[in-house]
Amino acid sequence: MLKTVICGIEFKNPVFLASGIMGETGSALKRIAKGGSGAVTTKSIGKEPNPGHRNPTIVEVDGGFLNAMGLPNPGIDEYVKELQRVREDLNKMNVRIIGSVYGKDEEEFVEVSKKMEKYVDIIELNISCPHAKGYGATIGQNPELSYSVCKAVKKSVKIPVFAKLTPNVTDILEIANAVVDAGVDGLVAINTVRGMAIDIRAKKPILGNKFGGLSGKAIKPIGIKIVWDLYENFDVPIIGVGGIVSGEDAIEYMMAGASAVQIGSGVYYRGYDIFKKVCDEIIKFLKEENLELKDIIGIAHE
Ligand code: RRO
Repeated sequence: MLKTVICGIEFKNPVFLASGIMGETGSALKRIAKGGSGAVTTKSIGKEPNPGHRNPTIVEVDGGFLNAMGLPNPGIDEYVKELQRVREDLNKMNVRIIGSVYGKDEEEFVEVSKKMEKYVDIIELNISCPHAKGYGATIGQNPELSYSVCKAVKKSVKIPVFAKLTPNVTDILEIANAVVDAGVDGLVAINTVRGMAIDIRAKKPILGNKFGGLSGKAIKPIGIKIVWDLYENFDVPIIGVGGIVSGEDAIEYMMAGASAVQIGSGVYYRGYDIFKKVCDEIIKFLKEENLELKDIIGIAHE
């Protein structure tokens, strides 16, 4: 009932793991796959190993989490060993893999994407990390840089390429327009919303990096509005992400125009099997409303 086809790829359901959560190792990805996700997205992987920002890197706040992990990862050459270890198992479970890639320029994005391509079904370009100077949103806040990175990767790989967008811009449609012009096959929205928390006893910012990105329930209305705007303006599939914890949240994103959703912080709220729970809740809703999944994608625009 939840089978979903995006860019010709079949997913057993449209509820995926978001990048940055449980995506650092093959065994973590497998744990999430067992929780019922239709696809898992890797941690964002770069050319070289990166230790990330100094601690604390995450803090719980009202309505979610602030993080400034700082793109910690072992580098693509080490990371592909993790994927090699679990790819077959995930395949047997009918779970697809989305490879999240970051870089400082076109060359790095292309090099990592080409290495990642052999092990994943879709490349997700992280042009949206809110707190990694020279990476992420430094690119995704600039339409020209966004265009050139997406164009270069599109020319270099054969599998579908999605761009993950940052909400930390004045006009997200300008950035989306640039990446769609560059030929991306789909959009992922949204990455975290820039924010900060201060320890009033220490009289200092809590995060080692001082500021970070807000995820969790608090950002859902921001994500919904952005997915709505993208659906109104572009003809490519959209994956909605930001504050999804329940089937109702996922349905809201789908009604705004998302063909699939990703869950990150929600794993904290409802456990590894949140994916199965959300799928069951979507199915219950569809039965109650006598609707099929495809009927609800973008239905709120009608
Ligand atoms: O690693 C991080 O700190 C991080 C990344 Br790559 C991202 O895309 N979004 C985010 O909130 N944190």
